[in-house]
Amino acid sequence: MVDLLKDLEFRGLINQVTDLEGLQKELEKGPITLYCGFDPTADSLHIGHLLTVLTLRRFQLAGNNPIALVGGATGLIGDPSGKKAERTLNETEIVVEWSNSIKRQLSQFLDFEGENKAKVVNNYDWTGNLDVITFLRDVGKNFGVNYMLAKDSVESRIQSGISFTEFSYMILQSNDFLNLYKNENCRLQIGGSDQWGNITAGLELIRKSTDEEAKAYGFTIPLVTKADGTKFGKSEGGAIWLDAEKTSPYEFYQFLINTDDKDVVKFLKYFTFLSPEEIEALAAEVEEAPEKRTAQKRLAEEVTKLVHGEEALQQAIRISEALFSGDIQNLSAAEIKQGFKDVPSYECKQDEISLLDLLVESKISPSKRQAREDISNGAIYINGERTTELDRVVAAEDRIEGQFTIIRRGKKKYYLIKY
Ligand code: 485
Repeated sequence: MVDLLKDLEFRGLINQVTDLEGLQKELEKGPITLYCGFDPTADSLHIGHLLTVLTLRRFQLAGNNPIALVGGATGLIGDPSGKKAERTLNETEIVVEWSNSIKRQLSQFLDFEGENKAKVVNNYDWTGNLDVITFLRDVGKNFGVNYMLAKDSVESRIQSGISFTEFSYMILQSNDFLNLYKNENCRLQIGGSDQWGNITAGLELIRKSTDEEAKAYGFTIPLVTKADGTKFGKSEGGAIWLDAEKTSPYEFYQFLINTDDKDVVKFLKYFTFLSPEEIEALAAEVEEAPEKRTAQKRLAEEVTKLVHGEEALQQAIRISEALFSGDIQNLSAAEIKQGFKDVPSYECKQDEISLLDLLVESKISPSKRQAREDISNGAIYINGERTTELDRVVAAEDRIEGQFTIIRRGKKKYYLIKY
């Protein structure tokens, strides 16, 4: 158990702990139950959430009982922590739908068999029917308004404005901790650094509403930062989601493989279960032969496998290699869909079309004269094969699985022809 804290320390995953020594003693005595909450504010978790989910998993692998809480209730209210402005409320039915998707995603990273089974709970189960009188008398009475005003999440919003709804959020999250403390003997809540205020408010509530000396702890993991100061977890297309429909395994893999040398060791520690020795060896590679990008490849492989599975990883590697070498003949239609999602595309309505017309119609070449030049210069490739025939016709044989033709102009410009 002590090894767990040592490992978390090695990985740089400990940001703040309410009582590190106490927690260490607690863990030495035996397994504990801990929880982390996730609000359904979208239909999928993103790569930022992954760090916390994996931390729950690290606790579980060390023998502890993790609870992943889906905020079916809190998702209807909106956590002001780390937010500059009031959130817009989502419809109840949407939040229910999102809760279910997020529950499914969380389950993928935890074990539900064996001695220290994981649990997934939804705070709607104890908050949905909490009536306003009970809430104000039994829960609210424990919160001084001054105490609440002093929390970062509220204090930072006094000028710009905060509704009573968001102001009350911390009480709901605190009530969750109290509930899980009483009913599941849950002694620890973890979360990102923005959750410190909510987590410590929960400890305060536990202290006030239980007789015994409160024996509960709070733990935050750091915000993921990048050496160049830009925000982690964003690509040109927006957030990096864990849902393969929103961010394809290929995009996910590419995002990771593009990690800067300055960040890659940190991310290996955060996002993989590689041993310290393996990570040290990769760190040495970054120093000695950065051009090989061995550490980035390993990071992309490990995390893509963890999130999307071995088969999707192999596809992502195949697509990446094909795009790098230009050797795309052997890609399947499904792989093409992933790899060419962001290239310009053109819908072709004809069964057969001369290459010249296709280049002009799809605006691959700016004019017919240029199209002719492009072809005779050898700048045009159909499905990875160069063609210099001016009278070439693009027909059924050129369609990959009947769905796509890929045209390349010059070194790297790809176009997707759809039918
Ligand atoms: O009892 C709880 C009810 C809800 C929550 C936690 C405990 C959710 C929490 N208030 C929250 O908003 N979390 C964020 C979310 O759901 O997207 C993020 C945090 C991040 C990390 C991550 O959840 O911003 O730091 O904790 C897991």
